[in-house]
Amino acid sequence: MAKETKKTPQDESKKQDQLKNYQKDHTGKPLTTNQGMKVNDTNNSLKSGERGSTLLEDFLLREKITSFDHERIPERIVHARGSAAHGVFELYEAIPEYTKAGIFNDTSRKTPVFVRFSTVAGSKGSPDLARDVRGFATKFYTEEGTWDLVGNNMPIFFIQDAMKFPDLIHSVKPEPNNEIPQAASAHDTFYDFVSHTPETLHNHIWVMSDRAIPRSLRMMEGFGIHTFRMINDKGEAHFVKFHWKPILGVHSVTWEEAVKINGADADFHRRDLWDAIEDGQFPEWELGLQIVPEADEHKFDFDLLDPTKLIPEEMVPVKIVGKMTLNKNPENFFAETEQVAFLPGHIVPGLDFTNDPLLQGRLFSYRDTQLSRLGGPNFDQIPINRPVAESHNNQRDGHMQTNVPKGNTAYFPNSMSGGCPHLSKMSEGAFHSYEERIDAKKIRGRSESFNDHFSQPALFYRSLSEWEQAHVADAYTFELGKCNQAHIKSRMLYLINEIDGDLAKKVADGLGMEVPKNIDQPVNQAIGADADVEKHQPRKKKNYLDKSTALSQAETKFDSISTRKVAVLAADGFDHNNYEKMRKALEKKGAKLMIIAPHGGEITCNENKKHAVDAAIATTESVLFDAVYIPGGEKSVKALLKVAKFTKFVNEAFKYCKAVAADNEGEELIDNSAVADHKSDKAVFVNAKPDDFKKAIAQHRNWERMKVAETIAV
Ligand code: HDE
Repeated sequence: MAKETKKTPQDESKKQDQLKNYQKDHTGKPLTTNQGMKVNDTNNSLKSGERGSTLLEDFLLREKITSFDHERIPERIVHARGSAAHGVFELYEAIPEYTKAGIFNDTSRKTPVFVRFSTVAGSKGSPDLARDVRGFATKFYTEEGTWDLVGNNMPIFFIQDAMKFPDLIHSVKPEPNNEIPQAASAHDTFYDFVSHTPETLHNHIWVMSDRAIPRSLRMMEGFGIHTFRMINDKGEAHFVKFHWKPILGVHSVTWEEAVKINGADADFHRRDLWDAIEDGQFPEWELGLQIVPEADEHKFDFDLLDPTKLIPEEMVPVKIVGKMTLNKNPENFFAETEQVAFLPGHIVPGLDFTNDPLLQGRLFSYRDTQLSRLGGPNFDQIPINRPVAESHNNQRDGHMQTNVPKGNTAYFPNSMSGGCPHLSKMSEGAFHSYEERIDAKKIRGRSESFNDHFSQPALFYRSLSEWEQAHVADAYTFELGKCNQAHIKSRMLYLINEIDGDLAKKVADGLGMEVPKNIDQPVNQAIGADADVEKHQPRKKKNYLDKSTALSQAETKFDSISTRKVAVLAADGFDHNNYEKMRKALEKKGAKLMIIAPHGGEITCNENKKHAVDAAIATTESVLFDAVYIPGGEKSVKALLKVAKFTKFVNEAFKYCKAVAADNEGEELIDNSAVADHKSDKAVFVNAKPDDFKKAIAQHRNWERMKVAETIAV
C-alpha cells in the first residue's frame, strides 16, 4: 500500500498545489488501458491456442509495448546526469534601489523553487563523483513569471563565446571513434583543445581543484557566472553577479576517494541529497549579489562581460539577500527531474541580460535544445515547467498541446475577443528590455579586453591553502598522465608555467617531463583566420590582488556536523554505554551514526539489547563515511579483528584524513591498523570526550595528516 499523503509545510506552495492536479495516485485503483477500460490479464498475450503464435489483434499487448518502446527521450547533450529537489526561496530584505523584481522586494513571499544539480560531461547513468563542473540550475516560480538562474558550482566558464561551445563539449566527451572515456576529462582530445585555447585555463584550474569533487551537492557553492543586470522602477540599471553560499560550507572528497566512491556507490550525491531531505535535514543556501554600478563598468582590470573572469569578493563584496531551502523530493524522477527545462532566457521584470557573448548564445540554445529533447514547443506545459503565474497568449497547436484554448481568435490585434489577451503597460508589471545605447560596427570578432588568460588562474592558485595546492598539482599530473600525446602535455606544461612556475615544475616532475622554455607561442586559435593573431596573443599575467580568501575551501565554515555520516564498527557484545554516549552527543548535532557489522540483520550489545545493523561490512566501504567510531566490548572487537575489511576500513578513514575514535577495547582495532603509530594525531581519539571527536568531524578533515597518509597502503 502506498503511504497516505499528508499535507506537510513543504507541500504548501502554489507550485505544489498546481503539481497535485497532475499527480496520479494508483492506490486502490483497478488497472486499466490508457482509455480507462478495466483489464483482467496483463501477463499473457493473445494467442492462437495455448502454444500458438501471438495475434496482431492484441491491442492490450500493443499499447503496453508501444508505450515501453518510447519510454526514453534523448538525454541532455550536456548535464545529462542530474538530481533535483523542490524548495522555497525567502528574501531577507527588500532591495528596491537595485531591482523592481517582486521576488527581491516582498519579504513575505515564499517563492517555490525547483533545483537541478548535474555533472556536465557524463551520460545520464554515469557516476556522481566524476571530476567535473557541477550544474546548479534554479527555477523560481515567481508571481511575475518563471525566472531560471541556470548556473554552475564554479564562478567562471571555459570559453568566452557561445560559438566555441560545441568544440569544447566535443573535446571533453568520449572520443568519437571508440566512445572512451566516459565522464572523464583525462584524455587527449580535451587537452588538445585546452592547450590551444588559453581562455579555458581559468575554469580548467578550478576543475583541477577540489571544487570538482564535492563531498555533497549540499556543500557546494553556485554561481550565475555571467554579469546580469538589475533594473529598478526608475529604469536605472546595476550590474549583478549571483552567488549561492551553502550553509554547511564548501567541502570536498579527495580524488582517490572519488574514484572508489564511484565504484562503491555511483549514486553517492543523488542518494545524499535524497536522504538529507527525507530525514528532514533540509539543504540550505544563501543568495548573494555582487552589485556594480553601471558607471564602474570599466573600472576593473578585466572585462565584466568576459565569463572567464570573476570579480574577487575583496573588490566587490557579496551582499546576502535571501535563503533557499530544499525541502521536498520529487514524486517522480522522469516527470520532474528529467523533464524540467531550464532556459536562461526566462527572466522577470527587474532583471535583464548583458552583452556577455556566452550568455547571448545561451539565450538561443536552451529553447532550441528542448525542441528535440522534449519533442516540441509545448514543453512549458509539462507540469514541472508550468509557471505559477497565469499565462495567456496566441501561441497555438504543436506536438502535445495539452491546453484547450477557447474562442475563435489566435492573433493580435483583434476586436472579436475584445483585444484579449491584451497588452500591459510597464506600470502594470510588463517586461521592457533595458534600453542600452548601441553604436557599433557589425563585426565577427572578440574584444581585446578579453585577452588576459593567466592573471585569474594565478590568483586562484595563490589563494589556495597548501593542501589545496597539492591536490591541484596531483590533479594536473593525473589528467595529463592519462594523455598519450607528448606534444599536448608539453603545451599544457608551458601554459601551466605561465600560471605558476612552481605548479608547472611539480606537474612536470610527476609526468617525468621538462617544462618547455620555448615552445611555439600559445597562438590563440580561438579567433578567426583573418584576425590579427599577434593582437590576440594572451597577455602575461598581472597581479591586481595577492589573494582572495573566498576562493579557498580552507576559509569555509567548519562549525557543523549536521548530516555527517559516522560509521560505528561493531559486532555482538559491543559496549552499549560507549555507543549511547557517542550516539547522543553526535546525533544531537545532526550527525547520522550507522552500525557496520560483520553481518546484516541485528547485533546484540553487552546489555543484551538488539540493535539494527545499517550495513554488513561486505556491502559498504569506508569512503562512504565522514568518520569512524569503534566502541569497546571484548567480544565485539575480537570479531572485528577476524575480518580484515574492518582494519582496512579504519586505514582508509585515516588515509583520507578523517576523524577516527575508539573507546576501551576498540583501541585494539586501532592498534591493528595503520593508525597505531599515529595516536597523537589531532583527529585520532582514544577514550576521549565525544565533544572532541565532534569538533574534529566538523573540521571535515585533518589535512595536516596528508604527508603521513601518503605512506599508507589501502
Ligand atoms: Fe549550458 N546547456 N550551455 N551552461 N547548462 C544546457 O540545455 C549551452 C553554460 C548549464 O539541469 C543544455 O536544457 C551553451 C554556462 C546547466 O537541465 C544546452 C553554452 C553555464 C545546464 C546548453 C552553455 C551552463 C545546462 C543541455 C555556451 C553556467 C543543465 C540541456 C554558450 C552558467 C540544466 C538543456 C538542467 C544545459 C547549452 C554554457 C549551465 C545544450 C550553448 C556558461 C546547469 O542547451
